[in-house]
Amino acid sequence: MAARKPAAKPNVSPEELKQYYRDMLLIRRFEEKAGQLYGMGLIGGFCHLYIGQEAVVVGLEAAASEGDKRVTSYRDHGHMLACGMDPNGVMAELTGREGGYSRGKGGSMHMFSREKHFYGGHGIVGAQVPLGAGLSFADRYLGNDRVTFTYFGDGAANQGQVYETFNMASLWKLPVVFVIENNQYAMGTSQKRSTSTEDIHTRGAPFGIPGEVVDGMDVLAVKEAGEKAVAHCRAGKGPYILEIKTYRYRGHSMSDPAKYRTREEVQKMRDERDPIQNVRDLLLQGKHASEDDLKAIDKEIKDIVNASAEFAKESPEPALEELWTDIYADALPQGDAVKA
Ligand SMILES: Cc1ncc(C[n+]2csc(CCOP(=O)(O)OP(=O)(O)O)c2C)c(N)n1
Ligand SMILES: [Mg+2]
Repeated sequence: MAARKPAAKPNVSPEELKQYYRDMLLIRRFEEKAGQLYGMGLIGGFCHLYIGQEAVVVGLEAAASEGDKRVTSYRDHGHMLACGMDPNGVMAELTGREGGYSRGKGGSMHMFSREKHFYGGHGIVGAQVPLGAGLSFADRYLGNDRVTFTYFGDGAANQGQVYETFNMASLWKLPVVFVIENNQYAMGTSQKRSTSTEDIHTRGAPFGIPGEVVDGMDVLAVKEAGEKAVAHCRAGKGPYILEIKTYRYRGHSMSDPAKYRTREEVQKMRDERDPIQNVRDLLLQGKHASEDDLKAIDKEIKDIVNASAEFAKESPEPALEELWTDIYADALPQGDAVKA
């Protein structure tokens, strides 16, 4: 096994460090459980796991304040958990049950929480980027100091609407942090094969948007960069781009032939850079936590995740009449003919 890169010096308190460990572990265990439920046929349709990328959302949530907003793509379970949404409601949505955030009608890619300012969950690659700018426009218009985190992938960064959004966001000095989660792959296409630049954030420069690369396997580096970006936005200086270099361990979605990268590449990343293991090392090396303390946290997380799976299995499927609710127009009751 290759040697693990020494973790960065913590610039946070031991309590904060433990919190990041807990938050990242919750995402990882939740996702593993979702993968199991999918295998058992309890989750249907699309399901994109976030395993490996946990430090991105946990680091950025550590830089966020109450009232800040977030919007992302279909790889969204981690974002929901990190901003404090209830694991029970997320898991029940994955299994298509009434107790889910979209009452079982949205599934993995379509969940929202006004309370936590989470605006989805979007299946069309890149479509959430203009939406994020719109959310931040509302805050600018209202004159508050809220910031919107708009997450998208390296693949999405090749969509035209991203650059239309960059133009308007810069022109109107919108308080939006564009977070490029660069996990190096867009489904089965590597960044090298599809993208003209190695550092995607440099594409903000023609629009006057500053940006930087961040080590997405280091939660502390992400937090620090997030704080800088947020301060820029809150000061009224307009958008900021964080290109966070990260890695997904699992397939693109639940079916993935995995022919576009080697097993060794994935294993190397897990062995050398795992974001959870890095924080674990920091906690142990700094004597901020003992093996027993960490075991207790592991158990606590396991219990939360198991309870969410139980909740998701026990929650009833939505009633048939629910087909007629939460849609754009009032639907006719079943069986009624449209009168000409
Ligand atoms: C407009 C559009 N084109 C294609 C697809 C099919 N598709 C789904 S995910 C994806 C890859 C996106 O990769 P990236 O933005 O890097 O995000 P990641 O999956 O790595 O999180 C593609 C091409 C889609 N959903 N929407
Ligand atoms: Mg990608």
